[in-house]
Amino acid sequence: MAAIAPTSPALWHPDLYVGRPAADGPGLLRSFVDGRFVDTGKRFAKVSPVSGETVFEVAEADSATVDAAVAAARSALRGPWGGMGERDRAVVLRAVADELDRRFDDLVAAEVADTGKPVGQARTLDIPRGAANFRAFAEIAATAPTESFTTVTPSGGRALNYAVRKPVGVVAVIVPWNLPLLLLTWKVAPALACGNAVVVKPSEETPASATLLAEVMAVAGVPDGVFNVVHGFGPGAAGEWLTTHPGVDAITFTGESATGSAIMRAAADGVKAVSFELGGKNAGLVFADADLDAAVAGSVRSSFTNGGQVCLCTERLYVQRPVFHSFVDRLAAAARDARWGWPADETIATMPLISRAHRDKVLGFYDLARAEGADVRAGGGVPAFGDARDGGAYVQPTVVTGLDSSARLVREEVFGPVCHIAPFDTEEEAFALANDSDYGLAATVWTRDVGRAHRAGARLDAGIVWVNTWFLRDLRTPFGGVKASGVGREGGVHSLDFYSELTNVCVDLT
Ligand code: NAD
Ligand code: 6OD
Repeated sequence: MAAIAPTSPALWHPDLYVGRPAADGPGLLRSFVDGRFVDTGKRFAKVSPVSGETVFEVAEADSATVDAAVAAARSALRGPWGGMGERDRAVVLRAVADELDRRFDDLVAAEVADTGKPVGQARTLDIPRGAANFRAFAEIAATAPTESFTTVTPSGGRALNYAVRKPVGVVAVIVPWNLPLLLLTWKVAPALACGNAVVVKPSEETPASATLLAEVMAVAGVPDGVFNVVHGFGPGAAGEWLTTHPGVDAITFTGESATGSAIMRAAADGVKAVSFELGGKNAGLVFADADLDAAVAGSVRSSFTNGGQVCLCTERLYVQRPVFHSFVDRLAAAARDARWGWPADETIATMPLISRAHRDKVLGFYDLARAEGADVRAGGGVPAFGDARDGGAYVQPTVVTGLDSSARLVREEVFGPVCHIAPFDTEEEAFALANDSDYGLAATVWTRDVGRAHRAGARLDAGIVWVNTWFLRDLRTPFGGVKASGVGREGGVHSLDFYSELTNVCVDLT
């Protein structure tokens, strides 16, 4: 294993929590290829969404760096990693999890610096999932059975069919900025558990935790070349070079549906396997028989967590007429009462959007809703702080009513802290409204009627239906979306199915 130079001595500085670079200037984040950090010369700035200040310089991977990363991954498959059984790989993955635990505070700082999310959320949601993903897939891959069948041959004898799992090869992992470490490790862990080597491209908006994960991998004993990071952008840059690279066997991608389409086209020539976790326009259904306190609190979480920047967030709420007005009043009050603070404030749940560009998009939707005749019941603008945060990318949590189902705010993914609430009368109508979408990632149902809960699971066009909860995860379960929300499922054995090839062996026993 190569000696690892620290990513930057100034990387994990407390000033990062307030959107300022470390005292000696922005740290430098580099790509990681074949066990070494590489500086490519070309740089881009990572700007804090809290203040607008540059917090990191990032060395952008050129095409030669991407080629080197893919070659390193290929060659790692021919080395000791390729010869390891799944139990030995599981030992390495558990060491990665242990090292992630050891670097916990650094990872929290990295995630907060890149996204401006509250430290409390990074500590309880984002960063723990890193280690949890590695522990879960170490176990799942080491214990998953494969199928076998005894077959009667034409001569009346017997043949034994059994399947063996093999790695797919070199997997490109391309991920977004909203839950950077969580979403990256959710894919890297099963890919490595199945014996693949990976080249990951984190979002250009969130380069820090992936860089730190490279340090973790090296210290944990992951062989050189098994885990590579290339920093950069999508089209015409590292992202596209990976998806069109002849040395890449499979692509696992999380991001916008339109990007998924572009990647599918790019991957077609190489007939590469793809797994896509894409956008959502998720519905929440609140029935009059629900525990209303729980439904309001749950909808505050499902609409506003992470600044509404979770693919699973509820952007469309449908509420049964008898409780409609009181529900709207309570959700709007909660949105208006949202507490603001700096990311280090342990008591807040609010945060900026990832960038000014994304803020412009979200504010554009707020304006559009007004133009389409919406009643803005809370929010609809930007908060004023009178300090450095005015240079950031904050928007107010926003609650809107009064639009019909053809309005763009009701149909298009905003990916911000906004939900539209409309009334319904019957269960049938509620299911129809929820299903009236090009997307189908997650749905949330608030009801005390057990029969209705099961009917919702069967009737809603969504990859995930949560009843009386939201974003409650078990890593053994299938995760993914229908319609424009994705292709395939990951989670549990479904991840193994994507990250491995099954070869059926048929032995004539006569
Ligand atoms: P995005 O699609 O713009 O970018 C995602 C990643 O793809 C980034 O690393 C980006 O650099 C890269 N990329 C962009 N264009 C590319 C191209 N042509 N070729 C290769 N790579 C390319 O998404 P985003 O703005 O970073 O993230 C927000 C989106 O992600 C939302 O739509 C959200 O719903 C979705 N998302 C979905 C899930 C899920 O599990 N379904 C999870 C998180 C986020
Ligand atoms: O919890 C997960 O495994 C997962 N993939 C969450 C996705 C969140 C989207 O923003």
